[in-house]
Amino acid sequence: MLPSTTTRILGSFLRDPFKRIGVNMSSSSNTGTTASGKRRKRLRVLVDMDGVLADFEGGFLRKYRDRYPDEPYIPLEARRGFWVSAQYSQLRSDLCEKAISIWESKDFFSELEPLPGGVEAVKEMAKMDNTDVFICTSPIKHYEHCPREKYAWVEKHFGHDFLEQVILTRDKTVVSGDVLIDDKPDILGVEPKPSWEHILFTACHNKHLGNDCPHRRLLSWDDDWRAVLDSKRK
Ligand code: UMP
Ligand code: MG
Repeated sequence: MLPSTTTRILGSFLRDPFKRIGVNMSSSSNTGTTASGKRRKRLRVLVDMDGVLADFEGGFLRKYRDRYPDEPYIPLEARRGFWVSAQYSQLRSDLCEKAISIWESKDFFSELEPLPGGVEAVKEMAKMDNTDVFICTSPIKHYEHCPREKYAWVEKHFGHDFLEQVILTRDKTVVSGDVLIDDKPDILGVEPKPSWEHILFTACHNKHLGNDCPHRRLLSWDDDWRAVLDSKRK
């Protein structure tokens, strides 16, 4: 191929955002180089959003109590089990729908407060050598607001460029990575052997689980997440 043709094709490639993503991806392939010149595998970290970066439980309780001030509620210390809706349903069957109405409402996901230290930790991870970080989060199926607001939340707290790092999926087992930091104790899907190690992020609903839960934990973002990442580089 003539050099001028090559230049023209490459130029059109770089102007096309979709092709540009492809170019970016191949330049950050899954290997890096150590000081001694050896090739080293890049670490891929998947970080959940609700209950790990964004305060889903706190945001839910505040808006539920605002909207239903006369209804019973479950304080965060009394939360048990991942599904808020299931515990409210046990409290009184019609409260299940009331709970769901909260996270299906406009502005619920975009207005969630960040959990302490999470945004800072992810920004630090993203700057580490040989490290790729993705925010891996499950949207609700009532899609009017949630997916858009999850992107808006990431843009607000991490900046526009970080939208490249967002993975929205209902099945995290099909996403490949070295580690998944997530507050849901049982992450199941079509892949019986996901590539990642699940690090359970402690939340009000899972902190009482003892030996039933086989995963290593991060107690909060003050815990030693850097050591967890280092353990996966070896
Ligand atoms: N969610 C429900 N019902 C509940 C609690 C949470 O549908 O009782 C939704 C809200 C979030 C998702 O979109 O589950 C949690 O996503 P991950 O943090 O697992 O990605
Ligand atoms: Mg979560």
